[in-house]
Amino acid sequence: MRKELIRKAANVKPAPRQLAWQQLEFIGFVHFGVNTFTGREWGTGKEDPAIFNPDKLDTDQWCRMAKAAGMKQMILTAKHHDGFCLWQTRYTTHSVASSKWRDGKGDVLRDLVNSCRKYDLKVGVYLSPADLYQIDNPAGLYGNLSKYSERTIPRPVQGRPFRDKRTFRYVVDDYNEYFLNQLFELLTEYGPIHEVWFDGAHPKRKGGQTYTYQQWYAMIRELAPQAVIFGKGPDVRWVGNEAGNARAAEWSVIPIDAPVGEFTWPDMTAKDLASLGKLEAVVQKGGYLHWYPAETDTSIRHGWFWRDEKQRVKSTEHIVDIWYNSVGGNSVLLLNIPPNSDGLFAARDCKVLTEVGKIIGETFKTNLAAGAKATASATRSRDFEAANALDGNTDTCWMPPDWTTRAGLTITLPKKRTINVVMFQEQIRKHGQRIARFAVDAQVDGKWKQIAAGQTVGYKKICRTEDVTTDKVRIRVLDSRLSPTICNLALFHARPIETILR
Ligand code: FUL
Repeated sequence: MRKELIRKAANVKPAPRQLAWQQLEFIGFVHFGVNTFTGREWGTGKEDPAIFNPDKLDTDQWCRMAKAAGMKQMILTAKHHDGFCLWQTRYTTHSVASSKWRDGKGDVLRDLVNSCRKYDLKVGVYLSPADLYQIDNPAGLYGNLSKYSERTIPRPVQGRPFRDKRTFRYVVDDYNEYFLNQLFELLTEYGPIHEVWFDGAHPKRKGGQTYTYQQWYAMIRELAPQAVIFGKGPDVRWVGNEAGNARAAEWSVIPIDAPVGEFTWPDMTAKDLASLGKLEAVVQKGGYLHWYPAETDTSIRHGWFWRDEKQRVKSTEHIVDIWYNSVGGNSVLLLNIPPNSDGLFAARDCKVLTEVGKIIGETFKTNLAAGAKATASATRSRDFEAANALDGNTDTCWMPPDWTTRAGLTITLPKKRTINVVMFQEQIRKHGQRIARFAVDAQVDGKWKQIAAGQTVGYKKICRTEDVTTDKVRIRVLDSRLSPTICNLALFHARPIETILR
């Protein structure tokens, strides 16, 4: 029974969209809107759109900074909880169209999408299900007790035809129709969209409003099959805190107690989400296993929105630590940089982003395992030799036979090197996530010395160690589901931050 479960858990794999998302590693979040002009973290929905006036808005600058930091995607709060829309939506006037900015003709998302194309960044949208404007204005649609009926999405609007002629029929109430109409605009007029972010937070509720999530997901799959759905959705899990901390054991295989199509994706904040014991408990009661990797979201500033220049900005060292912990801990890092009321990333934030990019770039420029030879304590077959971990191709991997849950991979460098960063990866696309506990040793003066230890590996593990000068390094897998895989092993030397930035 347990063996069967382990075999099953070891063979849950990411969908192509999840793998593509994971490979982005480091992405940017942009919280922007009326809050930028009021200094609030959560707006009220009663803001006058006229206050939105970022008269120096320059999304090229955002993208240049994101690139400098090493990010691969930008996610914009197209609509935050206050309900103000940053694009030219057809379905409410509570948007940039009612602001003074660019005489009401501006479109922040359009600008960002154009800049992202120019700088080769992917785009994601945050569309808040909570909507205080729709709750609190007299004609608001949220919780207005409207009847559910079959309706066509998108609802046609006089003088604003869609180029994309696809339509959907759904049984919805007013607010769900509104939400789907807006999703349709975002996905067909600003695409390709690679991530749709559904926040679970709610400052306020009204009228017992519920969300027809299954329809939202279905429409996203149809209009943006490449997009992962974050949070209240089936593809990407919130790591569970906003401080930038991935777990010591960050499993991407999670037990769920209903089929994917019925599960409701609560926030998962427990320390242990997916140890074998947890899987067993859920599966015994008829549950399922699902690939549900973690995204670590945190803000460069104290708060998600820009407030003023007294607001605390995290230090470069702190962001670098968060990067190691999340990207190097089987998670994607989603770092928020809130533009100021001019519509620009502020100078202090830019400095941190540039420094972070420089430090990561410098540290990972030269793989000190280049030219090394690999051997293993056990190998499954010629297709899975130890050398596959060093061949620069993450498709191929080292793998011992099934039920070899403890095994070692040793590499010998052409000459002695001083290292302090060990990076390795499992072949998750073909074989899922398996390693549960490991140690890393380096040979010094002919003796093995343990330099790091940890729990899960998954897509990527990065261990920082003290400086060691060595020509032999080994990964000792101490516990694994079924049998471990390693598709990439690399060594680096991180120079002190002050030296890199000098
Ligand atoms: C939370 C929201 O309430 C915050 O305002 C912010 O958007 C954060 C990323 O998610 O749930």
